[in-house]
Amino acid sequence: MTFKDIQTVKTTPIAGQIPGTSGLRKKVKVFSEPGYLETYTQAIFNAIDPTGKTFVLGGDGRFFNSEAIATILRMAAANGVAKIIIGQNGILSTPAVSHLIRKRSADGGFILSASHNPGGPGGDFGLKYNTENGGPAPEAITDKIVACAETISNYRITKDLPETLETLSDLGTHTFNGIEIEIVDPVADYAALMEELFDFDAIRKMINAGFTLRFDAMHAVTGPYATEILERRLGAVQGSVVNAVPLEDFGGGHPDPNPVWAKELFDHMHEPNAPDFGAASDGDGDRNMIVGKGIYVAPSDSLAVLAANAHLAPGYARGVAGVARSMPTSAASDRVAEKLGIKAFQTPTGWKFFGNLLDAGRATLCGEESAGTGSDHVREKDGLWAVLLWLNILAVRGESVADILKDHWQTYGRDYYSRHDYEGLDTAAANAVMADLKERLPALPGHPAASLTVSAAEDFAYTDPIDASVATGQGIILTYEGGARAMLRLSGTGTEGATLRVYLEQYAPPDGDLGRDTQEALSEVIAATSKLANIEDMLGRTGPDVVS
Ligand code: G16
Repeated sequence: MTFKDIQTVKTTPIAGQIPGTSGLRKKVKVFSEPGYLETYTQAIFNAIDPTGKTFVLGGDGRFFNSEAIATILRMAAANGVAKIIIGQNGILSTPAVSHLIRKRSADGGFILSASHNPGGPGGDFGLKYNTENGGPAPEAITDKIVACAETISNYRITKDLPETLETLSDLGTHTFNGIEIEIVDPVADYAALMEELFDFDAIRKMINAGFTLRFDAMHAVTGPYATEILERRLGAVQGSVVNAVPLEDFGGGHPDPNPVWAKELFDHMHEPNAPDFGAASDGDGDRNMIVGKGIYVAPSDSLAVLAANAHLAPGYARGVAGVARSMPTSAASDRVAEKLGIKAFQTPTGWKFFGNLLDAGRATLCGEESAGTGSDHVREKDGLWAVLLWLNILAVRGESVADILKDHWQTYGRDYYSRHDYEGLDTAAANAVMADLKERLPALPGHPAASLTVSAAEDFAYTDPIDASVATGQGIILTYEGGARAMLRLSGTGTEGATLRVYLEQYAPPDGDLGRDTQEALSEVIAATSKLANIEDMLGRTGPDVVS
């Protein structure tokens, strides 16, 4: 049976419907304007031809999630989609969507999230399309979506479906006029995958023996996942998962797991009664923060420690084929790869650039400075996966987070690392800083800056080793004599003005000073880079807004 009531509604291209680092992100006010979501969704359908296909659909539960799910569903039906698999009540974490696409051999998926950006009526919303490998659409497809958005003239929608998700909260398959809608438990398949990868018995034993932990779900999507896995399956005491109830506005918080926005957890981990292990995840469950008793693990270090120890978990007992990191992530994981005799890859920022390496089996682990780590188990970064791999390693090694980290530095040396963000910038001014620096790049090698001298300057471009696609203009890398590095790029995930990110790195060898304060250890590269980029003159800023 086909739909009786398919409407073809006239629309016109909407300025700014261009996906950034990770899908289209805009203010809720913009996304909920009549026709806005519909126009972009139709552009995706036009780019991928959805006829007869199966898609996964879910989001992080933020404000506007349910309305968006209902709209996409009615448009999917009108565009000839055969089947949609939806998380119950519209909820699925980003890694859970990736897993479901792969497990069910779906043709792709729609993720409703603006990740770590705040939610609520005044907050942000986003829509990302993932392909059949479970990962974010590569640039060839996002370019096609943009082209379709630029020429769109109508969208298709039907009313022959329930208006709201409330009518679709019962688990199981429902058929409406030919489209199959399957409602699945958002947690079950994901939790089962985690049980396959990690030694739950060993972790349970460690917890039973008195190991304590706290996981801050930041009132975002990982609450139900973490409660099921950490408390119910692994035996952490009830209440170990805090801020566990997902809220449409994340309780008014900013669900970004870093020392600034997860300050409550961060501070608690530095108190005398701190648990042995602390962790947090973001709005849609793909980012993570790891904190030991009295010690913070920087994301770049976390990737390196995980790469060096992954073989201790059953899912990685075969070893790691290669490690990939984004360009602004520190070189700590490269040092591990070198010692293991495996390949280290440096990609542009954005998880989509890891997809081909993972699909081809060239990389097993991937990570980014922006608090993302993951592996070939899905095609997204995965917050809880990182937490469980850490717990598995702690259970096998029987050492504290601090001991493991210090031992790592004594073996490989330490890459002191920090990111300085200049937020809320005028977009033209931020673009001018990058353009000006780019223009001066060829003259920079040999150029003194504060107490350092530039040894190399590069406008980062990437050729994918699998399909030879090329991505240019992916940020600037300044290398200084003595080994310090600075990377500069503009954020691709914000919804207001521009954010300049300055990533700073200084290596200390195993026999060097490994116990310095990070900002102090980086003081020379900080001074040299802000001078070279003319930050104060061009932006009128004397220091960053956020230091992480
Ligand atoms: C997204 C991408 C990440 C990327 C990050 C960078 O994260 O998925 O791969 O590292 O953006 O953000 P920016 O462009 O602001 O530096 P998420 O968690 O927001 O999806």
